[in-house]
Amino acid sequence: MLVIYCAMMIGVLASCQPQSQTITYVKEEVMIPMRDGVKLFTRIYIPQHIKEPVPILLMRSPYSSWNMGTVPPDQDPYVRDMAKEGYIFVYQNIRGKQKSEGQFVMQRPVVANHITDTVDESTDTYDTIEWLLKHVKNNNGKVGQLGISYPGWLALVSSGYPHPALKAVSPQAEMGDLFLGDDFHHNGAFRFSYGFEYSFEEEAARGDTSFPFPQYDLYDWYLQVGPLSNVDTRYFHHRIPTWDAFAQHPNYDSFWQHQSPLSYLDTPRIPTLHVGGYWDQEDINGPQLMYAHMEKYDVHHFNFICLGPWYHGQWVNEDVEQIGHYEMGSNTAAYFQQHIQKVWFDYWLKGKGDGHFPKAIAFQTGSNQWKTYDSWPPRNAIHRKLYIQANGGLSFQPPTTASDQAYDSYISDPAKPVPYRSRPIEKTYSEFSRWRTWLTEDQRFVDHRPDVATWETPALDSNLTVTGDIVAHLFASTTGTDADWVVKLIDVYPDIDSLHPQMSGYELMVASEVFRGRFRHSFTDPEPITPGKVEEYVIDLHQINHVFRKGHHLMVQMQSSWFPVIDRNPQRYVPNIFEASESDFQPATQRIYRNARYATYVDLPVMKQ
Ligand code: PG9
Repeated sequence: MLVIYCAMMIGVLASCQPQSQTITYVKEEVMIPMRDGVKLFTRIYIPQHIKEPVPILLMRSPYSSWNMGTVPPDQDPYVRDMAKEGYIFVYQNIRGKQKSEGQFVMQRPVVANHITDTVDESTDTYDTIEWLLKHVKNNNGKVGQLGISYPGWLALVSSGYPHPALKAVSPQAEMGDLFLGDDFHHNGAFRFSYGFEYSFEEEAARGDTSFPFPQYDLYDWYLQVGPLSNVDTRYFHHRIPTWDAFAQHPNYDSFWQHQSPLSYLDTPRIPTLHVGGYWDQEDINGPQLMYAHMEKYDVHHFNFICLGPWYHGQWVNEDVEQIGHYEMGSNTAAYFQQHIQKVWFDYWLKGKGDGHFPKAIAFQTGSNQWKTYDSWPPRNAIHRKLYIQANGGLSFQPPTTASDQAYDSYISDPAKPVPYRSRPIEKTYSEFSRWRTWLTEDQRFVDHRPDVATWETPALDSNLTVTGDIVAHLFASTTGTDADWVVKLIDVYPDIDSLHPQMSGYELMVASEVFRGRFRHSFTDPEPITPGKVEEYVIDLHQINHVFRKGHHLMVQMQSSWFPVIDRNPQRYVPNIFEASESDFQPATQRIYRNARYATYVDLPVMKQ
């Protein structure tokens, strides 16, 4: 199949040809054979009439359109700037998805480089590159790989066992560990609605499909499911392998460990630019985790990161000046596409530019500026503890109350879980779904609930810049034998914000996370909680770069459910929550302590003004 597209030519190639010259792209669709004979569907856009050989940019994907070149590269904002200067663009569906042959395995573990006669995503990438170099004319022998989410993880995996021609990668919103963070679990808490909908979408058919829900607002639908075991009995009937894997591997066992790139990637072998969003509703953890992990082994100075004010993959779009109600002050996607992503690949694949990349480029929210850092998170931040206090107060002074019994308390009832976002809770990927922006939603929607505890500072008298990892240290007890702890750090806007009236009093969540209590000592070997015993829970709320502005307040909220994105913790310990029965679900009284001995706080890395 041949289709011809045109793009304006500027930049490097424009220096040897007239400015108004166009590049013509020809599209070819081919089946590329892998070492075991399986053929993978591949879409190739080849620039025509270019004298100099050009590099190849590869994207691999399980999806029909995401990172698959359904829009020609010169019309796709994500890569358009690079298309204007002539790259060969290659998009490929992985094994078992869409028109590719073979068997799909969710996040197929990477083993093949250690075991011969085995295939995985790294060998498939290797074989694809080998084929492309031989069959696509006028390539310069250099390949780059990029992609977002699953395609981002695929780029990361290739970098561990790279073909010699693979010169640079950019894993974007890549999954780092599907048990510790990212799509399927966060700190061991199961991401119910996402795990349900995504595993069905990927495994019920080779192409795209979605679960036929009988209603629009899914809060009640997920509640009526009851215990998780009903999913297979009523709906999936053991036909969705990933759902069965959730049920069979409720702990961080070798199944999850071998899936995670933490277990097979260490020293970056080629230049790697991780890209992530602060409000990524799917893979917030992956880029931060993998950057930090690979940084420990970065002997070649190949490891870099870019963080922006985005939801999952928002930076592929045309005009990105807003997420939810939050205004970014400029088109952050265009900045990323032109000044970060393009500069990265132009240097490593075309030798263009000076190659001086800062370790981190991290957009600063609150001030709405791009910032660069020599180390990430910056080493010069001063860690300050923000303590919860009596009467809903919050301050940098430790509580002095001598009584161990000073605490705040709420009842968590699994029959009435706190919605993670305001209703209606639409199907995750549907036309009017607010899934993408839920992390920026105004948290006032739960303020009134008796099962949500809130603490707040007075208005700030100067700006407070927080850059780096936010970590909550929670001293808590429960009357149950298991509990979930959700912690949110919130920027509360002034009651009247004259600059942005729609933000008046807005409660913007800038960091948040859930932790399943049974895993407080080990993700591999969970333990019941002793009722009434005060224990410390350390919860990483991920990295931010945010200015809390003068006149704003800081707020911390805690609750014990986030439904249905997180399944309901029965609050009575059972070895496997996927086997819990209705009678295991019980209300529990949660206490959050705030006294001299048990001082609950959130650790903030504060920068000098
Ligand atoms: N976040 C998607 C994903 C889900 C589950 C596993 C891997 C990736 C994605 O957007 O690709």
